[in-house]
Amino acid sequence: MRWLWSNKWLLTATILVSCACTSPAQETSLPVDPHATAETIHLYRNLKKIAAKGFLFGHQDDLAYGVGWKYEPGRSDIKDVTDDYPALYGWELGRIELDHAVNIDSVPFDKMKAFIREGYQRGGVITISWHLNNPLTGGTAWQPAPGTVASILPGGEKNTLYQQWLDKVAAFLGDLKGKNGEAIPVILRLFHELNGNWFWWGGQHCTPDELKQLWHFTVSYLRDKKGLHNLLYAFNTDRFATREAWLEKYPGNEWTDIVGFDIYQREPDNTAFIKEFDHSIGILEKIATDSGKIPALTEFGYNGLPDSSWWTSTLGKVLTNHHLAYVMAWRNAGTGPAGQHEYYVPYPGQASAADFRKFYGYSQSLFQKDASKENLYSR
Ligand code: BMA
Repeated sequence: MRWLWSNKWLLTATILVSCACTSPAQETSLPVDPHATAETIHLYRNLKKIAAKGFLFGHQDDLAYGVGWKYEPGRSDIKDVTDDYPALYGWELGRIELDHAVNIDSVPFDKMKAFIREGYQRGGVITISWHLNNPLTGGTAWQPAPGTVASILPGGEKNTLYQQWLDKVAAFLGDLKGKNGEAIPVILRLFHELNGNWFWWGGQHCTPDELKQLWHFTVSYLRDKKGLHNLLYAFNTDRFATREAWLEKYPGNEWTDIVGFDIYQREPDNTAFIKEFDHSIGILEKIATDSGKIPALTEFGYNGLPDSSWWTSTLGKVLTNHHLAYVMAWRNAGTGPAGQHEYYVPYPGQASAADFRKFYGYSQSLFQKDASKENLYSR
């Protein structure tokens, strides 16, 4: 009896101690996919928490090419400048729907899979976008046509074609495996910049209701029909001015894990950019807090980085006043004559390289070495 009692006491004490360790702030929420894999759920919860410490720094196509080089194992423009890799890697699936071997920016899909595994093995985060062709006309993503979104919804003339395209995306995403055979978690960024008029899914080219239906259909298809459980879903607009504008086509809390926007500085006026950028992040953070979602700057850049102190005087100045989970610079496609170059992070010798190293040194900017320590895929 006495033994039983003390045993009970021990049990109670253990429960009390473990309760004290797991504070009320313990994250227990689930992503859009309640059956997501353990790694995906851990990533989701860790991304929710990371913003209190800082933002993961990401770069599109980082491991594939940079300014003046292509496919050199282990190379990255960010690594060349900081001796560290980004914490988040962006990749792009455009042209997978056509069974092409290389994507819209000439990256072979088989190499892309290897890069994804490499970044994940280092503890980095993977996000994927898809500039899919116009399924109604066969034109590019930038060639809108009336009725395109309606045509791929259930009952629409191109719904079957769209399902076939999703099957190809699902095959790619389902083939991403870590060392132990576990599915690599991916943040899937669908129908990005949808408040702009440049893509067939954007702006005036469909109604908010059509876009929401398309989002619901796509998520259900990948999650429920294809059985993919390694996905987090990111919804993002382009630059926006008000909360209402951002929310216009929002598919709903039960369909979205990450909320974000894309923004590019296009004029030399840093003050104007800072004002707009700061204002927009403020709105996004409020939306994220109200909905319990993860806030992110899903794409950003200042093409050609003409301002040598842009990282600390402009981008960092705003980011360090906020709490985003991650930020992703767009791709370093290359240099060229004025108007033809495209790069958003410095390479050795570029005018803003020294300033980027200062920005790298901020405690809030988290690159690969920081991300690896966070063990984003475990509790
Ligand atoms: C755009 C540009 C293009 C690229 C496209 C898809 O913003 O970078 O050069 O083809 O994204 O990645």
